[in-house]
Amino acid sequence: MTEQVDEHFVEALRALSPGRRPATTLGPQLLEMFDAQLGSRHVDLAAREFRARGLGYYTIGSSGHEGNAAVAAALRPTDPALLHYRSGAFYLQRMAQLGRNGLLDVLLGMMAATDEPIAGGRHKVFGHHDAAIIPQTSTIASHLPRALGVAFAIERARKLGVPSAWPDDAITVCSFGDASANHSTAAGAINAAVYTAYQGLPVPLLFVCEDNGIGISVPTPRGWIATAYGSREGLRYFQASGFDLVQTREIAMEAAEHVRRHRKPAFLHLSTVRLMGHAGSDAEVAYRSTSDIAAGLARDPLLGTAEP
Ligand SMILES: Cc1ncc(C[n+]2csc(CCOP(=O)(O)OP(=O)(O)O)c2C)c(N)n1
Repeated sequence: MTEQVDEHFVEALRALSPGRRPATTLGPQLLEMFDAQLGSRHVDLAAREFRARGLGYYTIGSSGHEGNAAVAAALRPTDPALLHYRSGAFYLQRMAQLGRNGLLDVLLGMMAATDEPIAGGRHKVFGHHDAAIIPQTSTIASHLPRALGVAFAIERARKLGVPSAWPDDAITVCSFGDASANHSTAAGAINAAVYTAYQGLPVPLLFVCEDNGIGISVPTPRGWIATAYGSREGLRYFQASGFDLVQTREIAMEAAEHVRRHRKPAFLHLSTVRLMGHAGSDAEVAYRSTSDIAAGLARDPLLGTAEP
């Protein structure tokens, strides 16, 4: 599967002809985001290779989710972020915004190296103190209540006039998957955010659901996330295609601006695709048709950015 994804990408790239899309004015920023996307994919490929050679231990990747680089680009590097285990391109993009290269951090994490900057190799996580990325475990949705606490604390510190790790106008972002959105911990955190805001308390929190339509082997029913969170009073809903980096950046900027200005929670629904299975050990063919798996390849977000 690993090779199939890479081969498909390379072949599809060769088949592209220039000039089908109007040039964007983003220029260097688009290149920076594309670099984060490509870096994230390479790290995923490296993880599988290290595992095969007995050098690495963690193979859950971000392939197919690389549109989340544009979410990072829409935020400030001082906005605290609590990330899904598939938000690798977000991590690399934010590090790039600080003029840093985050590739080595991620590689050290998958090798359980003690030099890894945030967890000392205890668990493979995305986190860096300088980038306001607070590390999480892979316990799905467990970081959502924590994100609510961070968002609440930004405003509380400002109100009390006590020192805070975050700027007064910071917003908190947390990302998670579509199956995770059903976890009682997620449902509780989202409810608590809306409930708190309903009482007139500020909750600068952006929920980002990276919806790849499946949780391990269980498909999420089509339209479920929009049905569950698309029209909830007090939770502004935004939707973007993670295949389209430019659109995702624009919509994520709108969502971030809404949260920053109004100090109210919002929900960004980012459509993605899961490539290379749930993890390296996953025999995806046991529960998905080959045509379904192949259809995912056509939605590779790296191709969405590469298309001229
Ligand atoms: C609390 C908890 N329960 C179960 C698991 C096992 N588990 C790992 S990933 C996953 C599904 C996650 O699916 P989704 O949220 O859609 O994210 P995706 O992996 O598809 O990006 C589950 C149930 C876990 N890690 N944590």
